[in-house]
Amino acid sequence: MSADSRGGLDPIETASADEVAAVAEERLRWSVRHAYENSTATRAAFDAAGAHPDDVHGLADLAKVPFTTKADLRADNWGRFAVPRAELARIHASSGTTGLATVVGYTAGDLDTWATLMARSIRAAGGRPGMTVHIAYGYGLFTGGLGAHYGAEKLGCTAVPVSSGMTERQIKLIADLRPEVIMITPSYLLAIGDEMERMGLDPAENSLQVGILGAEPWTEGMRVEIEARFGMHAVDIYGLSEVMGPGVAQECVDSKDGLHIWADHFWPEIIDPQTGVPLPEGERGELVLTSLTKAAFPVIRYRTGDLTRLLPGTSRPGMPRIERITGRADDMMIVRGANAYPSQVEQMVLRVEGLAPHFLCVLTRPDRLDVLTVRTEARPDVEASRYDDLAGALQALLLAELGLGAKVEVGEPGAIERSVGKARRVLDLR
Ligand code: DLL
Repeated sequence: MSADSRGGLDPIETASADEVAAVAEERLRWSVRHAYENSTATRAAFDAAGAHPDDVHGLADLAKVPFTTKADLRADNWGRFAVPRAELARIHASSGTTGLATVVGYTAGDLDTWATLMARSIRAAGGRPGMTVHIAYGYGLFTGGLGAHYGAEKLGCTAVPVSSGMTERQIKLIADLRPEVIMITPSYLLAIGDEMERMGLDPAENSLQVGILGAEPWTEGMRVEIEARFGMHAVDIYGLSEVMGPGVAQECVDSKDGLHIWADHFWPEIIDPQTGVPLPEGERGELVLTSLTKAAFPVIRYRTGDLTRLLPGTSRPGMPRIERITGRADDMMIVRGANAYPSQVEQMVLRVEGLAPHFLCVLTRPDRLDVLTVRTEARPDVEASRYDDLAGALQALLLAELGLGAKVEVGEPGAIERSVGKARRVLDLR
């Protein structure tokens, strides 16, 4: 298909950075005041920090107001809501992978904005009205399924609400309904590919033209693997429940150079995760997002925990762009002085020919010393006699490239448990 993401765009998508900032600035003033006046927890946080909406005239004043953390949301979850419960049209909850779930809510207007931004995202990914969209993100409290669903419908696509799981049925539906677009976590897409091969099918022989993949970190190497294996474009989609759900930022199919943040609705900052000091464009740090238009659950300077850097827009010139998320600050593994993220391990796994793109980092502490064991598996066409060589190759790469002294285990195809949603990459047994 043509790798085109232009034509029929929302005017703001072709606006300049100054024009986008002007819209964001005006909305920021509204959002900060709305949150302060209607969310008791936001007001308490502002008051405690001696901050007030009157101090926020423009985007440059954001640094005057306090951050919001995941712990803050948990401490007084309902106090974050800025409309009466009766005005909520829907509730979702964060996946709670790193703790208790957070409840988030949407007014009818918020849902409409979300659908519009998801439609924008699917379009940027190469989706077009009239296409069929196979949605294999989980439906339910997770924002992936329903978020994708309403966006696909809004764009004028045919949504197929498959949800996650029942892998054989996924394959049958792809063969029967011939979707052009699939929305799914990259790890579950790989599991579907494996299952297709087990059934004697070639994953590249299908109707799919683009995969809109996200909800978990994945690497450039994984994109190469997926595009070759499925014969389609693979682009990145980012979002989080606390801020909205999927569709906060989207990679354009024509540039594949990171994700444009829809900054007319979410204003980004990058901060030093240790000091909280805002960093200039281009420097790596923690992504902080401020909602500009949400009524039910506004978030001001929400610390996402996600690590990336800000870059100028390309395919959407006025929208700030982020590099693909390398991981979360709390995913970092520290093994005897060396630091690494699972996504860096993924990069190395993908460099060893003969290893499948599945892995699990297991952390143990047998004799008061941390030990990292990277469990991997061989590709189906690899002889068992070569497993030791593959293990040695990965071990050497981890040491040379990441400074990680790790044990490596290579199992048979299928040895690593497959996920139907977000893959678990770290098992901490310490
Ligand atoms: O995962 C929303 C979503 C659904 C995004 C479908 C994309 C597609 P949560 O369950 O609240 O929401 O998890 C949010 O997942 O803070 C990141 O750590 C991670 N994450 C989401 N998208 C990406 C991505 C959804 N493209 C958390 N790359 C976020 C890396 C991602 N990490």
